[in-house]
Amino acid sequence: TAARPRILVARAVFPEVVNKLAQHFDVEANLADDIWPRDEFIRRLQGKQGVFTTGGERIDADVLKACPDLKICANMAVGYNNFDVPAMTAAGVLATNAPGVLTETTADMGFALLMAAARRVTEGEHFLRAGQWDRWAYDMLIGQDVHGSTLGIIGMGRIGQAIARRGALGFGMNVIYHNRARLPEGDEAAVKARYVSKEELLKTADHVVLVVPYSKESHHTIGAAELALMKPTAVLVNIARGGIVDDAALAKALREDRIAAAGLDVFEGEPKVHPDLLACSNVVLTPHIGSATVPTRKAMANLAADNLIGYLTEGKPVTPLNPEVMAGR
Ligand code: 8YV
Repeated sequence: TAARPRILVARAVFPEVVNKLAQHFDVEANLADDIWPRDEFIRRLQGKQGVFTTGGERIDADVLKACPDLKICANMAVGYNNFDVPAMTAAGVLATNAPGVLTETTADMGFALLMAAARRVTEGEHFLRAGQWDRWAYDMLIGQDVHGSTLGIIGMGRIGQAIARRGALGFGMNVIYHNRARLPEGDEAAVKARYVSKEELLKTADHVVLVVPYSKESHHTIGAAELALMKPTAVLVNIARGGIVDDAALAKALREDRIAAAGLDVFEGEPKVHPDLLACSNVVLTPHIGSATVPTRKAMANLAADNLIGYLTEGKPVTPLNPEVMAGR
């Protein structure tokens, strides 16, 4: 029988998923609690046909050149800005991501951050724990309403639509959105959202949620100029990617109370967080945990594994990003 394909699991992941991969492949798995330095990653990737990545491993022309045996990179994430897909396609390497399985969980996190920021939940907890709660006051930790307000969603893919449904159906919100492409009428009706320009959205939304993929074009979708258009009572939520927001400009707007608050799960240069954001009390900060529930992370890991298994054993990946490489196989 032919030798089993060799794969690299670039970061520690559920043992049951590594075991499933080991039924089909010779697996070299990272057991440490962080990604390998890039030179070590490349060295270990040499001679492998597949790699299981988790978003921190950059796959670009240099990696592809150093690893000519590579056939597939399976990302355990819906975002794939760590992949240079055109370079992968040119090298005949399949890219897969993990869409769909984290949609509702990530939309929940968007609402968690919106609610927490608007209602000052974490600020209130810090206040209480610090022993500062000694009386009632009419204006103690008063915030903004979420229910019944106008929700502006920038990025109307799967997660944006899941947020729209929550807003319209659960919170009685008036939902407006901006996206590269307007949704077909039926989809718009299903999520009860109205398409507007980015400028109109920023001016009229009571709260703004960002759910766009990161690219050169979406870099700093929200900077000083956009923040200046927002209402002083508005909450801004970023559950997409660091770099969609200019974090320094946001910290300045928060410090000067030019918007009410923000809820951020992702940061420019994470896991480092801009010190000016850390100094603001009107921002809720979470460490990129939008998809972090047990069932969802298991589903993401299994989907990435199934892409490797499907492609390397039968040529049938589940969620390919550049299926055109299969035509040339
Ligand atoms: C992941 C994410 O946890 O899916 C994405 O794009 O950002 C998160 O769900 C992260 O990328 C690591 O896999």
